[in-house]
Amino acid sequence: MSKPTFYISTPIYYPSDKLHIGHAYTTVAADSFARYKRMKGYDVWFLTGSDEHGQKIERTAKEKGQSPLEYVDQIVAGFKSLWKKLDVSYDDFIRTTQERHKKVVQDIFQKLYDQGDIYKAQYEGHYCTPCETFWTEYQLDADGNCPDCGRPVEILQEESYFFKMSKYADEILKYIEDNAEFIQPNSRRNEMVSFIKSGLADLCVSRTTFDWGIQVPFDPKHVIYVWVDALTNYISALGYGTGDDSLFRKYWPADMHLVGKDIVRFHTIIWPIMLMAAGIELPKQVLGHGWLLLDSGKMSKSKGNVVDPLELCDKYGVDAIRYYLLRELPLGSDGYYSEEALVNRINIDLANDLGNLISRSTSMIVKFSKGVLEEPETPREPVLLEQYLGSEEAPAEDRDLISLALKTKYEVDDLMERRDISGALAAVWRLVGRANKYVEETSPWSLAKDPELRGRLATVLYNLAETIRFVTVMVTPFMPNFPSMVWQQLAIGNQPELHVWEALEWGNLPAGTRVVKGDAIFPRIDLKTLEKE
Ligand code: ME8
Repeated sequence: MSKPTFYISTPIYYPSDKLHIGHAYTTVAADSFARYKRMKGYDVWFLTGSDEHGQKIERTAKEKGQSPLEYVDQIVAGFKSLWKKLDVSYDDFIRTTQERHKKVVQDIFQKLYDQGDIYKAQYEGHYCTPCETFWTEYQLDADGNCPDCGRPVEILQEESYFFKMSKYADEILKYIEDNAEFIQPNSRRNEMVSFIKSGLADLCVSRTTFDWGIQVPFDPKHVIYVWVDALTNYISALGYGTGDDSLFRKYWPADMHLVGKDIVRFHTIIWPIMLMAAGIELPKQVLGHGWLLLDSGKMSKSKGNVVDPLELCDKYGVDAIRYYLLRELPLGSDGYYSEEALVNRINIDLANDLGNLISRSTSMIVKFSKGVLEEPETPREPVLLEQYLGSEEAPAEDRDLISLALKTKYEVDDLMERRDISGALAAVWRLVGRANKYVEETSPWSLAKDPELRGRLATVLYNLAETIRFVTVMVTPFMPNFPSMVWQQLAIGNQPELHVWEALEWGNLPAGTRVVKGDAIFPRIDLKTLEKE
């Protein structure tokens, strides 16, 4: 039987500058969904890329004395190395300057024009001559001047093509109302519903004031509005409308477009209307996540308050950065970034809770059992295990720990279905906390003193090792690096069948393996020492 498919995308980012921690957040979250779904047996397609056209890029390149393509080539190379560093497992990287993309954008534009959904008219707007940009009234600053440079604007007219968005307003509204999952979280759905109800104007979809874009096929003086160009990436990357559309047939409609809340409107109104007009199925979900904020306000290069994810990875390690981003910021809400909170997460959740559980458990196995994991008294066979867990025969703390480990697996599945990554990590950390408590309750160091309690000691040590295996498997989609260190310490590095979701059955960890005490997996960080460096 063929596997179910899961197609997930990130926004394609503007190569107008280096990416910051906000972009890393979206991409790492998308990567975690992709990795999780792969572990659950899905055939996943994970797309990211770069949105390379537009006036801003044209202007920046000119300032640097480069051609736009020369300029974006370097920045896009930087995107790719950042994703490599952050272990982002994308399947394809689409650039809107690629021929495979341009052709699809032009074909769709032509189709919409031929069927009368795109028409030519006069566009009137507030034009800033130095910036060569049209602004809508709402975009102007408080004094009615250009929001970019603050200089006065003038009302100008320009010949443009318009897309008949208004024609599809009822249809998109019905789609959003009938498909509760389409826009998530619900708060974003409500915003979009009121936006549409307040009236959809037709959209100006071409420009003549700059060249760096995809030409309107039947009127090359115009370039296609950058959002129409950009949104099409989600299907051009799959070969839509080309001789080889096998990926499109396999993966479309997308299961999830993960985007920041700033661009939810483009993805839930313009994009689906374009698709409706072109007769293409709509994506199943647009998930608009919250904003990563700084005390000093929104991150921007001009304010000089941009947090560079590459530097953070070098300083703290990739898994730690991924964990912090995913745990700290529930997907729907805004959250504040601070290095102090990051260090706290590393020291408390990673070093104290998880790192300590692994290091004290492996140390005790080495010390009290010569590194050999002995056969536990707990039955492995699922029916017998269930009976055992329900009987008085099993010590209460064992029942509690094992039941929680098994329950956590379902909880993580449920939370991931509800797109709650932070909640899923919190659930795994409850199991980590329970296991640390189990160490205190069972005090293996006392059991080790009494030869009569050998059996009990073997069971306790086994339960700890097995819990560590459960935790590590469940954390793998979010932190893909550290598991290999754990597998080595548990001496199951060459048994990949034990590292997968399906292997989350209690008792799969074989007895007799020779556990080794390795280096601390998550060393503590001293903020004071760091400050001095
Ligand atoms: O909008 N917190 O590209 P872009 C969280 N090219 N996420 C953030 C963030 C922050 N502070 N800052 C940025 C574009 N992001 C278009 C997209 S898609 C067809 C075209 C993330 O480079 C978030 O995902 O401005 C946001 O939506 C995206 O970066 C905007 O990236």
